[in-house]
Amino acid sequence: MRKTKILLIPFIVVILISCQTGDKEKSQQETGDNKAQTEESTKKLTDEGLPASEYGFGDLPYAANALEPVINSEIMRLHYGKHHKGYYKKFLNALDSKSYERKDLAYIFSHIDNYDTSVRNNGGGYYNHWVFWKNLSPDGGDKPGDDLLKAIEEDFGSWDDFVDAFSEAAATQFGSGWAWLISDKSGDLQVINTSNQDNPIMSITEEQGYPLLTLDVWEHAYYLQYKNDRGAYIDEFWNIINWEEVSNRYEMALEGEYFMP
Ligand code: MN3
Repeated sequence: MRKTKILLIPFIVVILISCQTGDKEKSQQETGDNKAQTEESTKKLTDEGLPASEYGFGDLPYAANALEPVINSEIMRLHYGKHHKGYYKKFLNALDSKSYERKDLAYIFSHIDNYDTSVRNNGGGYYNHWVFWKNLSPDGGDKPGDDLLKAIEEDFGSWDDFVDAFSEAAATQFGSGWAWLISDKSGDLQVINTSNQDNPIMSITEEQGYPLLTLDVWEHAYYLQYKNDRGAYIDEFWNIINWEEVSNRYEMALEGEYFMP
């Protein structure tokens, strides 16, 4: 009996030591995983590997995790890296496969009823996301500067009425689509929404105008983080709006110029 005990002790010690080493290895591996995850999420997302064209693409103007906690890096990597790049490639294919001339985007959109649906869907998907990425910023939020703020207050009654109108347009867009603040042809501000990848420049859109601000309300834009709570995503959006960019677009619109990627 005594002999068995003596033999067992070193055996148990060996087991204990090997368990501890295992834990240590495991936790080292976990630290490594976390580090890899952090590196992945702070990475700049680039347009590497995309075909060049006269329309251009470009890198995401901030890191994948820059808009956290409002939009997490997993969504940004998929949204920019898969969805947006996919639209761009399919847009070029759609033009080439039907031998359309590569006219400028404003021309194509304002004559979109003369084009194949694949140009409308993928051209819109390519353009709309650039409007969206660039009207977001990690330093965003608050309100626009004087000129645009004044125009908003005049055309919507008050800042709060504008926020309500835009949020309502985003919340009530049935299925996939976009909410927009536009400057219409007479220079008045309006809030509209569009289905699928349609946008305010397109000739098939009821209220046309210059896109100033947009919010992507497709499920791919928020579902991984907000699940079915589109309202929470819309509320958070106000914290990351790049009003400087939106104000620049307003100045351009008054000169008759569209924002272009
Ligand atoms: Mn999208």
